[in-house]
Amino acid sequence: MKIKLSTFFAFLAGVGVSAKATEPPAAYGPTPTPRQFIRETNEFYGFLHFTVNTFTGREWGNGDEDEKVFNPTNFDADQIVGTAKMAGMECLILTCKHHDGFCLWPSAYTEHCVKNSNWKNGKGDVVKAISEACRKHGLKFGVYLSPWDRNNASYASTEYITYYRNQLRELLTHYGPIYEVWFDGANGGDGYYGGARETRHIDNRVYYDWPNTWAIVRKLQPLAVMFSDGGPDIRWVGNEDGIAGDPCWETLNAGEFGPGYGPQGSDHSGILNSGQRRGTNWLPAECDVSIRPGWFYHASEDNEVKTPAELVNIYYESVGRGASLLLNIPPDRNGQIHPTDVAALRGFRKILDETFTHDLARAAKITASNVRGHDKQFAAENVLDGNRDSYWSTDDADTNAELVLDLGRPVTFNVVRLREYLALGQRVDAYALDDWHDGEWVEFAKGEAIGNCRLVRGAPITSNKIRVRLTGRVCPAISEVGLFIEPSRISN
Ligand code: FUL
Repeated sequence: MKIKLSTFFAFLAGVGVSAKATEPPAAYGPTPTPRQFIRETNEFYGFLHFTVNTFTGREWGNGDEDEKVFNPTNFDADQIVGTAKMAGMECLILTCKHHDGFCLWPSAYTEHCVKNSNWKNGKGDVVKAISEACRKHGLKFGVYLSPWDRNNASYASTEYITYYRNQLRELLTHYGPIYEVWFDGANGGDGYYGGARETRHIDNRVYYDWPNTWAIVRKLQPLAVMFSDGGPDIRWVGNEDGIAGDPCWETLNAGEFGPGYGPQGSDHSGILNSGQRRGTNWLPAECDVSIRPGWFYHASEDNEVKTPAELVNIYYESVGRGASLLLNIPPDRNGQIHPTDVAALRGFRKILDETFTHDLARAAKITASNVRGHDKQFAAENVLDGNRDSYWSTDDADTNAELVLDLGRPVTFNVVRLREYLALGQRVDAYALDDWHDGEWVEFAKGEAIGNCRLVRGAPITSNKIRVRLTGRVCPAISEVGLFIEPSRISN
């Protein structure tokens, strides 16, 4: 077989075996750990708030509930997990124990749990059923174990910390791989406390001795991420509305935050909402919000389920600002997701699928102000290949970089999606977008921060070319530029 020498050299360059392979840019600032990386690319997941409150009508149970009230009439883990999957959720986090102390699994350490309920004659285990259904349907599974326990007699003493850790060990060893452990910041106050019925206060900065509790999670489930106001892996977004700040940086000075607390005298929630550019830790935000006004199912809220359009707005204000969305879908007294919630989730999924299935930028001819080392490995085309692992980058000096997408014909879009290649840190400080209009570039959007995902949603634009301008202290590493039409807004 004959091969032209020039073709041979082109081939060598293409597979990156030329003598002078270009080095990737050096990472900038903190970067995600492997467990954070897995989590970050799972953008949308679900919360299941389910316990005695579902049957008593409360939001915070006092801890003195009769265990027998927990009695779902037709519990169906497949219906719950299947609904989450239909909605596009990639993980489900279950309130294994909420503030009332009632455990959804037969804990060896308390009587306040399913083993004393009438459900399945005390032989049921909600944690087992949901974790197994998650595995069957291909979803990850996570656990919420409330630090505050209004049932336990020893709450506020050191004995309780042993109890809490024993329960954590049960959850981390009996139910397969765990991908997230959710540490709630709500703490202390009045409760049943084994019959004492009093108010108990703890100092949440020291009482729980978090470093030693977190070490248990690291040892037993090394891939699990831990959530709290200050991580250590995922941070609270500072509100329960599902809305990230704009910008919402992936980084924070995490050392000053822990479950339920932040720097003394600071605007704790505000800082969490926007993160801190050039913060010392990679600590992405998770936006928790309920599909209903409350976290637990109450029939009185059946008419207040968020609509598909409201859920989509939340998606743009959370995932679209680089955070993840943790949407609560509470099982009802049957032990299933209520039909109204199922319908809302179906409508939500339909809008997102109609929008994001077809990327109008894929066929574009793309040019860049600069390509790192003129090396194909960093080519502009990498932002159009649908692969999060490939990226376009420039030479180190080119920190004001531009991409031009020539669409070849007028194309109408109302959503732009940008993603950074996260393994090299959050590099871009600001972006601006222009469309080609009457022979000149016209800016139609600008902002700060891209991170995992930036969705720019606006009025429809029809143009045959768009330009992306980026600024930062270092060269960019961009893995995606996408253009989409959200059909329900096309007439806006
Ligand atoms: C809060 C709790 O007090 C709520 O009941 C709910 O579990 C929410 C997700 O976190 O801190």
